[in-house]
This record gives sequence, structure tokens and C-alpha cells, in this order.
Amino acid sequence: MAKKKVNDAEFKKLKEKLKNRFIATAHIMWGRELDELTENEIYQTVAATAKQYISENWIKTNKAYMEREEKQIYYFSIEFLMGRLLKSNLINLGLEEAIRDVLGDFKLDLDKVYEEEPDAGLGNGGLGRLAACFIDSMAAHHLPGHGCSIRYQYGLFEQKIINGNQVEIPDNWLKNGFAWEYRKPDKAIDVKFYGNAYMKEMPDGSLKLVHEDPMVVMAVPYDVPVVGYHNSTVNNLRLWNAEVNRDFSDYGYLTQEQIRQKNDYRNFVESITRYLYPDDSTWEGRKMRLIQEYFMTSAGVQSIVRHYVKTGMKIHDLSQKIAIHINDTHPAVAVAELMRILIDEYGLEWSEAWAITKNTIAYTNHTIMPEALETWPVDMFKELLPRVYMIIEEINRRHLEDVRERYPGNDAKVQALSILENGMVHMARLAIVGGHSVNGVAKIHSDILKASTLHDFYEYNPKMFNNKTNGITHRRWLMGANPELAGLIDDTLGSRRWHRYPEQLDLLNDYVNDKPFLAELGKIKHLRKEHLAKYILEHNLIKVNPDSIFDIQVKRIHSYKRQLMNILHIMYQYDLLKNDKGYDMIPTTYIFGGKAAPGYYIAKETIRLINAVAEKVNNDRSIKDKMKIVFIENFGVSIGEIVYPAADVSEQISTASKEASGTGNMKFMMNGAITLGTMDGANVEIREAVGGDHGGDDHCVIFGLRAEEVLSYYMTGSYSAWDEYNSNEMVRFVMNQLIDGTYGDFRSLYDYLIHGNDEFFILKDLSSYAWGHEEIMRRYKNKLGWLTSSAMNIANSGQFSSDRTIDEYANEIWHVKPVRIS
Ligand code: HBZ
Repeated sequence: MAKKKVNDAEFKKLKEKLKNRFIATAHIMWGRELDELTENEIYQTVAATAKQYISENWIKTNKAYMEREEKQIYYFSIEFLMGRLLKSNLINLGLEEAIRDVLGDFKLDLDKVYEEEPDAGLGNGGLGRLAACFIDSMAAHHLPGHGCSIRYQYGLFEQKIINGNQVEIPDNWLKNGFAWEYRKPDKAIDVKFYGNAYMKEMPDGSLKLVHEDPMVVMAVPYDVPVVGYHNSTVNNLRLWNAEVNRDFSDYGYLTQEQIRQKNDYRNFVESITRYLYPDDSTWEGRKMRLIQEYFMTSAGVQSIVRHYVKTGMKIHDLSQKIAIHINDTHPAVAVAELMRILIDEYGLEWSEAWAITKNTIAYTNHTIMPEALETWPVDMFKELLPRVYMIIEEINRRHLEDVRERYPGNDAKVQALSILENGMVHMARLAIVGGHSVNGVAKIHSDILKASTLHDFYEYNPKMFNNKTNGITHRRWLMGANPELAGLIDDTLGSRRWHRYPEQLDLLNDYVNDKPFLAELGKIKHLRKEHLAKYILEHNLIKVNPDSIFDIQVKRIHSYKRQLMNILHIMYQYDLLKNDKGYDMIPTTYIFGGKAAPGYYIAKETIRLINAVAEKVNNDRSIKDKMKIVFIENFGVSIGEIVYPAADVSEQISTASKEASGTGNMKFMMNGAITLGTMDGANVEIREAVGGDHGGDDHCVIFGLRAEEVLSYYMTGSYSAWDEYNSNEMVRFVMNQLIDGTYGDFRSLYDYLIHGNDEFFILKDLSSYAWGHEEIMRRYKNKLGWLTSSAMNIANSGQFSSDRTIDEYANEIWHVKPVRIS
């Protein structure tokens, strides 16, 4: 069997060494015996023990990067939704089994120790988690790739459900310290805001930039090691913290007014990295957000160039040695910042600086929703970043010269392609003009970008557009979250090669009809469902049946993701159960989880509705436990690790064309859930991957309007929610229940659907969705058939590992090579 401890003697040796290090570390850290330590102190001791292995590799890695001068990748993202790191670090170091044994010798449970770590929630959802998966995969593939972001003092709020409503509690995740960070005050960088910028003529006739009276903020890096899988690579996630300037404490002889100014300055600085903005896939033009964006981008780009020059390489070669990737437009100001540094600080000519900048920067788009595209008022931008704004104006002036040459006399084109339009700075346009690659995150999304959202830019420069379908790290989401399933795969394949080469999961295709394998698979799914049921009992005080179908929708609450359609269907089905004697159903547990942006009224009303329906249904004895509804509080990375492995059905029901990719869909699939979804985002590719012999929907259930239909309704304006209401009995029935008091007063949602003309086609797709649920139940009745589908999903999920995605970025966008650390 593959699971045996590879080499017993070696394992024993490793365990001995680990045990000694663990005890010594406990003594050094706490000056006490192990049995006197609290659970949190044990956690910190295990983390510190792991850090000893990590730091050795970190030093080696940095040395290798310095010596070999290979190209480095810097992934800039305003969010990194890391979750907990201990388990993932131990798995990657190959120490998990040994540490578990060591702790076992002291009657300590590693799984309990994991729970002590705060969940680093420095992100909202998909975009932030993608960044976290990417740096894991880069390290796994020996790629010299680093993250750059902000060290938020408060991460995404903690969600409590009180009387059915979402209440937000600040996430003070740093209160007991963060075991994995290394503060590097000697690597601090000055970032300048405000002041007056202009070109001054020098005595020799040359022009020099002057930036008078700026407000200088000190950016201090906190480095978090990113551990590669069994390969000695340790990369860096650099999180920037805003602090007052070095000479701040010099109060000297100050007037009252000067002291007041100093205090204002301190308040300004300390507010910069205090909060993560809780907006997901929406954009709000708040000035502090722009400040955050420039703060992290400027600190990041400055430190990259400074480090690069220090290693002795030539500034002219920078784009051959450095790739900067910007995760959506939040760091798009990197274009102008790199130009500023090259021109003002290194004295390069515009054209050379421009060539370097374009070849260095690449951009990923994560949404087609026009309201989500960042634009900043010119006046605000100019006041805050006077020099950067001058550069953007010049970039745009030169860019529009080219555009005019290409489209003479076509003012509409000039407008559409201009970075500055109607008094706004368009960040996506800046990213495209200043970079060499634009990609979407799933095939359908990339196609829509080309055909509509970014069509003018596509026409202008088609070659720079490409697709990189998202992925997830199978190390966290399968090996870490579902060790039993990972063990079954090891045993079945007689190999652990798939840990390193996830595409080899496809070898499981030979077993999708193998009864003993399917029986084991069924047992493991049941086990993970029991585990989730236990969590639900403890946290929601609801008893759910692990033999029922676990039908799960977990993701941010958003109108386009259509949690509202899900709960409307449940209301309809509940009524059938109660009032239609002929209707029977397989017992189903409907599980929801997700946070709403605090100011997003409809999303919060949707949560309230889910909880109101849950309250009624869960307490209705007459339906004999055929249906239960659970809203799991505070969904995030750590809870996800319990939820994804327990799903039978993965709800991926966004309005076609709206979900750029989705990544939860991949986590569910990899854990053997069957997708109930629309033809949207990566669902399309999941269907392609698991479709049966005829490329059909054999191992997933697809329903609803197609993207073309949705887009054509928008174009023609021919959809009417009111007509839908009047012509569709099911729709009318559930809509009326929103206002007749069945579950309380939900006129808010009723009005939203009718007066908002059902912008996401919830009513239009409801019948088709109900069909999808019937189809799911029909298939579930065939136990073996269902397990085959489950196995097909796992066997074909390898392509959705972020290792594959990262290889594509590395080969096709960044052109970087792996650097193997001995
Ligand atoms: O990015 C998501 C997409 O909605 C999802 O389909 C995709 O899988 C994922 C990764 O590519 N987009 C976001 O998560 N967007 C944001 O998180 C976001 C956050 C702050 C903003 C704007 C967007 O100001």
C-alpha cells in the first residue's frame, strides 16, 4: 500500500529530531514544561518548530535566487485570503504525519492544535482566495513567485446571525500575534501622497521633477514565508504596514498648531492599513481605497526595483528579470509608478521606460460587470498623487496619438480607448495600455471580455488577450481538507504521484465503475457529512441527517449568484411536500453560507429570508425531516475546509455570463460533489470535463438560460418580470409568499424582483432550476450511478488544480523558468 510510511527507519529518525526540536522550542519560548502549556501555547510552539525548517529553506531559496539571477514574479493583489497556515505548511514540508505522532506521544491532538490559529481573512472571496492558491502553486512548482499586499489590521468582518440577520463584528485577527510573519523594519519604504509636483529647469537646461511638501508614509514590510510542496522552495508574501515617519517622535519645540498637525498625520497614516474593504465584485469610489491601492503598489514596486538594482543587474534589463502581475485593477497604478521610478529616480528616457514597463506588467480581469470597473475622479487622483497623475496624462497623450493614427477622425474610438474620459481615470484601461497581457479567468469569461466588455481594446490589440482558467490548490482543498479521500486515492492508484502531478487524478477514470472503490468513496462521503453534521449541531443547534442529500451553496451573497432563487425554490418544494399528496422527495439538507457586504441591502434581506424559511421548515414536524435548511455563520476558508468535502450537490447557479469563473465549483468537484449549475464561468469547463460518452451532462446537471440568451434579453429589453409573474404559476406562488406573511414581510425582495425587473433572471430560470432539482433526485436514487458521477468528478478535477493554471501563466505570460533549490 502506498500509504505506508515510506521508509520506517527514516520516519523514526525524523520523528526523533522533530520531538527534540519541539521540546526545546517549548522550553525556549515559555520556560515551562509541555504539560503546563495552554492549547494556544502548544499551537505557537508547533508553528515555531515548523518555522525552523522553513527558515532554513528560506535562506537557501533567497541565496539561490540571488545567485542564479532568474526572472522573479511579483503577484500584486489587494487581497490574499490565506486562511490558516499550519496544516498547509506541515503538509508542504512533509512533516504532518511525524508531528501528529510526536504530539500523540504527549496525548495532544494535532487537529485541535490547528483550531488555535486565527484564520487570516485578508480577502473577500474568489479574487483573494485565488491569489492565495496561486502563491501556493508557484512555490510548489519551484517558481520564484512572490505575493505583494497589505497587512490589514482588521480582516474581513466576522459574521454573526442574530434573529436571522447578519451582524458584522470586527475581525481583530492580530490580537494574539501572527506566528508566520517577520517584520523587516530595515526594508521600509517611503510612499508619498499629496504635495505639489512640477518639472523644474536645471542650470544645464535639463528638466528635473520636484515633489514639494508631500505627506510621507513609511511602509514597513511583514514577510510571510510561502512553503513549496516537498521541494525546499520558500517564497515570500510581503504584506505592507503603514507607519508614521522615522522622525515622528521628535516633538522638539512645537506649537499647539504643529502638534495638532502631527496628530492629524498620525491618524491619517494609521488608518491606511486598518481595514480591508468588505466589497466583493462591486466597486466603491472611496478615497481611502485609492490610498491603500497606491500605498501597497508604490511600496511594492519601489522595493522590487531597489532590490533588483542592489543585486547589480542593469536597470535596462529589468523586464527580462521581473514580471509584475496585477490581480484585477486595484494595483493598476503600478504602470505609472514603475514609469515614475524609472524616469525620476533612474533617469531613463520616456520611450525606454515605457518599453520596460509594458514588458513587465500583465493584468487579469475578474469581472465583466461594468459597475465593478474601477474609475477615479481626476480631481481626487491629481490631488492625492500629483506626480503619478502627470505621468498618466502623458501616457494617455502618447497612447491617443497612436489611436488617432490608427482610426483617423474616429472620435468615438478615441473616447472609448482613452484612459481619461469624462473627468475619470479608468484603471482597467491604464492596466491594458501599460501592460503586455490581459486575461480572463475562464473560457466563456475571456470570450465575453473580447466580445463586449473590453471589445474596443481587443480590436485595437487582439494579440494581448488570452484566457487562463482559474484553479485551486489541491493540496489544501483535497489533501488537507479531505485526508480520507486523499488516502483512498493513494491506495487505489498505488501511488502518491498525483500529489505532485494532479493531472494524474485522471488515472481514477479506470475505477469509476469499480464497486469496491465506489463503496469506499461512499463511506468517505458519509464520514465527511457526519463531520459537517456535527459542526452544524454544535453551531446551529440543528440536527441534520447525514443520509439526506447535502445540497450546498457557499459563496458571497450577491444578487447575480442567486441565493434568492435557491431559497425561492425551497419555498416552492416545501409547499409541495406539505400540500401535494402525490409529491415525495429524497430527504435533503439545504446548506447556505456566505457574507453580505454590510451596505448591500438585498443581500442582507436574502440572508434574512433564508433564516426565516429555515426557522419555519426546521420546526415543522409534519414533513417528517424530509427537508432541513441551515445557514452556516461566518463562512470563510476554515469553515470551507469542513463544508466542501461534505457536499453531494454543488450549487453553481449564477445568471449565465455573470460569474467570471467561480472557484468554489472546483473545490466541490474535486471532493466528489455533482454540480447543479448554469452554463456560466468555469461550470462550462467542468461540464466539458465530466460530460459522459456523448459530451452531455451525464455527471453534472445543467439548467437555465444560456449566456447568449441573457445578453440578447439585455440587448432587446424584451424580458418582463411582471409577465413572468403573471404567466408562471410557480413564480406567482412563491412571490406571493414573500408578501403574504408566510415567512414574515419580504416586500423588499418582492419589489426588488418586480420593480427591478428581475435583473438576474431569477424568476425566468426558476422552473428550469426546479427541473434540475428533480433530475438530481432522480439520479441520487441510483446509488451506484451517483457514486460513479462523484468519482468522475474527482477523476477529472486535476485540470482545475492551480498548478496547471500557474504553469500556463509562467509559460505564456511571464516566461519564467523554475529555479530548483537543492
Ligand atoms: O474572482 C471573483 C469572480 O467573481 C469569480 O467568478 C472568480 O472566480 C474569482 C477569481 O477569479 N471576483 C472577485 O472575487 N472580485 C472581488 O473579490 C472584488 C473585490 C473587491 C473589489 C472588486 C472585486 O473592489
